[in-house]
Amino acid sequence: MHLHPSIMCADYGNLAREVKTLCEAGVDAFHVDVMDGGFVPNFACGTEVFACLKKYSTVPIDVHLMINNPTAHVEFFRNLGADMITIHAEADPHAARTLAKIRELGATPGLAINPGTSIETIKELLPLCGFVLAMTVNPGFAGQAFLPYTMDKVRSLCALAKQHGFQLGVDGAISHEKISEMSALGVHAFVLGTKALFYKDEKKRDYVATIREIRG
Ligand code: S6P
Ligand code: MG
Repeated sequence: MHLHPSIMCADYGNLAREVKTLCEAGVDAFHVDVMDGGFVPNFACGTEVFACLKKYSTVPIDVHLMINNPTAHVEFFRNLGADMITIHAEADPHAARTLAKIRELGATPGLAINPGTSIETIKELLPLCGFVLAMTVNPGFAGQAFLPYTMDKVRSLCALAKQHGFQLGVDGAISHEKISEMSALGVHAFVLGTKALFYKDEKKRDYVATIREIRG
């Protein structure tokens, strides 16, 4: 089970300390949400977040590009230190070319799938992916409610992950209960946000204890 805390949900006033503590807690990668105000109605994570991760993190960077025309920017994010680069097929008319470009740049190519996008429309891209990220909320914001209808797609993707050899992750309102349920189905990576790690009540935030609890 790979645990990827969503850095967008961390305390930006103490980002260096947050990064160091999360590494000590044993997370597997940092999930960095990049939003352009176009593909999604929000803005998130600029270059200073990558600089902080490069300085203080000991684990890989998993970038989730919620931006239009991702092909124009994948090299930029690779140069910022991204180890995994996930694009949205909905944002790229030539997603196959972009996935190949990410691989050529030496990063893991990832494809995110919105709740409203069917597997049928992206199935040809799956053999090109090292990672597939099933969105269980509509992208753009942390703190939303889990969309139960996405579970059918998660189940289908578990079977396809075995067939094609990509790793499957889920992103959006992932709770501890959802981690147990989906890891039993074969989901490999979990983006941890407000439901599983970055609790609203900051006094309840204990990264070391929470990561230990999730791993059982
Ligand atoms: C959502 C974004 C996510 C959020 C993540 C964590 O557009 O892609 O990665 O940061 O969903 O937040 P939460 O509260 O949904 O668990
Ligand atoms: Mg994300």
